[in-house]
Amino acid sequence: MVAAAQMGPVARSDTRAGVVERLLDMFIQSADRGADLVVFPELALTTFFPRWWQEPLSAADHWYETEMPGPDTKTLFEEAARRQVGFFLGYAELTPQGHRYNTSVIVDRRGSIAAKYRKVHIPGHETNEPWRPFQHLERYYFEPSPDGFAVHDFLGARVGMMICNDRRWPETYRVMGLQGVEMILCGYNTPIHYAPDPSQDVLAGFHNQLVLQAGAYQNGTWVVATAKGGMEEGVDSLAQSCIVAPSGQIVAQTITNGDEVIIAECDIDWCARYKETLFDFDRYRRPECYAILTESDNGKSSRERGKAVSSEHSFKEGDPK
Ligand code: CDT
Repeated sequence: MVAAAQMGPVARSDTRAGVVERLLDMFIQSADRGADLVVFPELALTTFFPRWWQEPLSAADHWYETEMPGPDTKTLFEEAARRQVGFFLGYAELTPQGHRYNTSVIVDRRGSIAAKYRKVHIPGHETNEPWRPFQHLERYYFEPSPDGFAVHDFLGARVGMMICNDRRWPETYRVMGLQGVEMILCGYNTPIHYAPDPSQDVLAGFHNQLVLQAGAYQNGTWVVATAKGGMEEGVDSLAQSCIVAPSGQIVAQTITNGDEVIIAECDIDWCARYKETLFDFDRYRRPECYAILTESDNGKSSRERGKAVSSEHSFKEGDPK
């Protein structure tokens, strides 16, 4: 059984200890309902601080964890060991070398960190943009992961992690799909208003489900996606946490935008029904036709060649229609 423990807003003034108490409460609810694994959101320990510009960067140090578990989070690790239930937790990481990552860990039934993941796709912008109603400064506050996507033997399944914006990219799922992933864990903070193109605002929920369901189905994997939603410091964020089966069907979804636990029985054998039939990679994939996917210029040179060829062939004034 796997639980998604969605969080409602965390205020700027909330303490780590107060937040961990909320997490602990949902962890205990999940364990009481039979969960083997509890999935918490991205940056679960703090408010979503990339909405504010802070200078110098070191003024933001207090939002980051320098150790995991730390003095406040250790109760969660102790409870994991006591209940023999694992969890996924997202947080801001500041390393001893001064690197800043948007990070998650999976913690096993003994309360030990089994694996760490650092966010690969960092959305938003690098510098203050006062024209926006609020900032999305992840590219100021976080470096992209140098490591990529790994898959781990964890609680009887092949498990991978992704964080928020990663879920919008098909490569995220495929890189883990090629490693045999059976369950992808994801935390997210998704502001509903998207300043560069507000026409996307009404589609926030649709886009969330679209990518999670497609990624699950096309790779024959479970996906557990947990939001920090609701109105946080004046910014409304998407809730709609969900658990998606390898068929692409949503088997559980939250109905509020506050703290809420959903839980589902996740039969790992269901993955093989897709991995061994329609998405039998060894039989049907054609990697030799996908070389452009790994070009370091994102296909730019191919697009430019394409443009040159099509302008040579384009109709000119006076050409017969
Ligand atoms: N946290 C996170 O990655 N949020 C992004 C917002 C994109 S808009 C800058 C997301 O993809 O949901």
